[in-house]
Amino acid sequence: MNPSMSMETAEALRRLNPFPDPAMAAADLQQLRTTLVDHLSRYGFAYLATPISEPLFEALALQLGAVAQRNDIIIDRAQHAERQRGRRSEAPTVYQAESLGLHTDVASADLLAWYCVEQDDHDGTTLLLDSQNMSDYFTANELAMLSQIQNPYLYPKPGLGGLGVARAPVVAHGGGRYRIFFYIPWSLPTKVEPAQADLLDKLAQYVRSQQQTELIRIRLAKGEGLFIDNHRMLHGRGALPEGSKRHLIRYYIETPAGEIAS
Ligand SMILES: O=C(O)CCC(=O)C(=O)O
Ligand SMILES: [Fe+2]
Repeated sequence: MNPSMSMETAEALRRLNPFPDPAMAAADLQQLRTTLVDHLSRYGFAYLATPISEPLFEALALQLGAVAQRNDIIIDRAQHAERQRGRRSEAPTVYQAESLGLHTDVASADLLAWYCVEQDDHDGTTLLLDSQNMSDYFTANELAMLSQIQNPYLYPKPGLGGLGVARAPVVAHGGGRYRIFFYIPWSLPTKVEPAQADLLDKLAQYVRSQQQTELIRIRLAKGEGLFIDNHRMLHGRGALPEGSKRHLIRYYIETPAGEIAS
């Protein structure tokens, strides 16, 4: 997909003008939900280019599934440092001012959503990359091998408190093809076979080369929102100033199985 396609998508949602009145009826929410699901399965993302209130955005997120987490995404050196405790080497976090490379979030989140409370004065553009065309770059055998590479991750245990460990593949079948499923380049499994390590290198190369031409750029304005399929689209952003006022609210949404063609 090229950036002009994303403009078209934005235009389509803008034309729909789903929020003529902030005190909208439930029927309108459902109509918008249908449009969001359609955009998510066609493009891998849905850009809500009409400013709305945060409660309304949250209501919309809840139309798509269960909200497992809600986080404030801000630039905050202290929170970044806090997240490094107990680590052997420094790992990127959303709180750092430095750029964030393309990645997926935790595998249990089917959809990610961001609501823009404040945007950075100069940038803060969200970068997206669609992994739908992976099958053109890898042989069927390579894709099958990548789908065998399991990545461990921690997740909050529902109800019980504490963290559980689960595993998810780097690449998985979805929507009739292979796509990136769970890929965090800075926390890949270390104990892999040499052939698997070669494939992970090839995957990194694929992302680098796609980034040259296929990057989708969406700079959210205050009140706007974005939903993405976390099992198809990689996301990241460029560097921001240390004192940036940018503030997004991020939602992890778990959808009923098979609801979004993912
Ligand atoms: O700051 C951003 O635009 C995205 C940060 C990120 O990776 C996330 O919210 O998961
Ligand atoms: Fe992320």
